Amino acid sequence: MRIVLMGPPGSGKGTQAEVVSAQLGVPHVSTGELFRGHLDDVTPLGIAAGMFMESGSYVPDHITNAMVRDRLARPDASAGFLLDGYPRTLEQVEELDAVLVDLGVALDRVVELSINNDEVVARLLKRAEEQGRADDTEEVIRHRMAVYEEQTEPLARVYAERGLLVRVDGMGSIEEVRDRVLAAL
Ligand code: B4P
Repeated sequence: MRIVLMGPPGSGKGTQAEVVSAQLGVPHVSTGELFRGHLDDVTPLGIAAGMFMESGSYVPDHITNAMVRDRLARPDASAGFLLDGYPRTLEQVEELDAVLVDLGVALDRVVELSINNDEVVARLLKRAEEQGRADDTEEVIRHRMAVYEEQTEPLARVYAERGLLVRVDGMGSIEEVRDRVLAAL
C-alpha cells in the first residue's frame, strides 16, 4: 500500500505511522525524522533545514522534494510506503505526483488525523518536557499550527476531490486512534 498520513503538528502522525507501517510491512518515511537525522549528523542539508525547523516554519520545497525523491527510489519502498508529514504544500503534492508517475505507481489512500488545538498544545508541551525538541515551545507550536492551517490544510481538499481522503478522529488513546486508522485503510 502507498499511504500518506497528514494532520496538524501533534496530531499523532509519527506515533501512528510507526505502528501502522509495521502492521502493513511497508517503510515509514517521515520527512521530520529524515531532517532530524541530518541535523544530528550535521550534514549540509541538516544545517539548512534546522534553521527553518527551529522557528516552526517549513523547510523550502526544493530541499524537501529532493530528499523524498531519493528516499522513495530506494528498493525497500518499491512495494509500498507510508509517508508521514509529506506532502505539506501544494508544490510538494505536484512533486509527489511526478515521482509516482516516474515510478509507475499511485497512492491508495490519504489519511488526515483531526485534533483540537488545546490537545495539540498539551501533547507537544509534554513532549518538550520529555524530549526537549527545539520546536516544541508554546510560541513555536502556535506558529506551526498556523502554518499547517494556511499551507497544508488545503491539500485535504485536493485529495478529497481525487477520492483518496479519509478523515480520522485523532483524539483519544494511541490504541483507539490506531484502530480507527487501520479500519480506515
Ligand atoms: P514532524 O516531525 O512531522 O513533526 P510534527 O508535525 O510535530 O508531528 P510528529 O509526527 O512529530 O508528532 P506526533 O503528532 O506523532 O515535523 C517537524 C518539522 O519538520 C516541521 O515543523 C517542519 O519544519 C519540518 N518538516 C517536516 N516535513 C516537512 C515537509 N514535508 N516540508 C517542509 N518542512 C517539513 O506526536 C506528538 C506528541 O504527541 C508525541 O509526544 C506523542 O507521544 C504524543 N501523542 C501522539 N498520539 C497521542 C495520543 N493519542 N494521545 C496522547 N499523546 C499522543
